[in-house]
Amino acid sequence: MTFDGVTAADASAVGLPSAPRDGYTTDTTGGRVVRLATTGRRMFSSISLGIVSPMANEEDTAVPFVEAVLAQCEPFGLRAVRFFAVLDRVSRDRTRERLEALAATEPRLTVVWAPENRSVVDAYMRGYREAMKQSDWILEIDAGFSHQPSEIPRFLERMVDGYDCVFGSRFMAGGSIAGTPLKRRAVSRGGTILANLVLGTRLSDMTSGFQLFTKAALAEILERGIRSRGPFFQTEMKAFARRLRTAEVPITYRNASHSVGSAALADSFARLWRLYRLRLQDRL
Ligand SMILES: Nc1nc2c(ncn2[C@@H]2O[C@H](COP(=O)(O)OP(=O)(O)O)[C@@H](O)[C@H]2O)c(=O)[nH]1
Ligand SMILES: [Mg+2]
Repeated sequence: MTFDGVTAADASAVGLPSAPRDGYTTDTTGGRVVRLATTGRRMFSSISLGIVSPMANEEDTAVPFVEAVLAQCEPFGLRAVRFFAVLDRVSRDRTRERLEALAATEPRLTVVWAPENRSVVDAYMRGYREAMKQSDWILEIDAGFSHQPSEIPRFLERMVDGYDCVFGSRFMAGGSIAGTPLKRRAVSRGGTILANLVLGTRLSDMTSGFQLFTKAALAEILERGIRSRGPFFQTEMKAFARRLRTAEVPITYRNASHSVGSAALADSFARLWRLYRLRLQDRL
């Protein structure tokens, strides 16, 4: 039996019951899940979720952020929830100390210290590796409240429809981008249009990084080889998800910490060219 394109084999691989999602309803108010029907609950109860969040210099918000993320997962009754905060030498404030203090009483939090990281992409990769060891689904979310923990339920609710990946989008109906310089918005928007044209993808946001994957999908994407060590790595990941079952949900993005520099743009064009050549060879 299948439900929404998920075969029984797929379902059992992630521990999902291979049954239609009869009776699955959610009721959301202001982004908070207030009620989950019993069938939805049963599905989630077989899933272990790993959350990956690289963090640097987030001392003011690190603890409330982790707490908010865990609180949003709570109503789903997941089999397990594990939060992996990946830190490295780029973080020069008290983020690590604050998180380690929280981890002493919060068993769902693991602080991964990775001084060997050479870029933020290394931090994401390390987080994926840690999460994939013991999770059916992997959620990636940036700290600092530029991604909203209150929007996590949308990802989980969409995922049970049988997707391999659910991507957050700032540009679809209901999504938004605020407190972000015009240049960066233009790069995100223009980059999305260009990437879709060149790569044949059809996502409304090719550069955001708030997303949920099944373990198998993430493994397949990573296996293709993520080459960018800048923000373009998000686009590489989405390009490699091209043949997977993907969905988008709207997200609210707030207060970017950085603008996108010319080195990052040059990296993006070089990596886009590589992906385009793969597409021409029918290998994308
Ligand atoms: N471990 C680690 N985390 C980082 C590094 N740079 C940024 N981050 C984290 O990665 C996420 C996104 O980075 P950020 O610079 O805030 O992106 P922006 O706000 O979208 O401009 C946030 O959770 C940051 O704390 C880094 O070099 N190492
Ligand atoms: Mg930020």
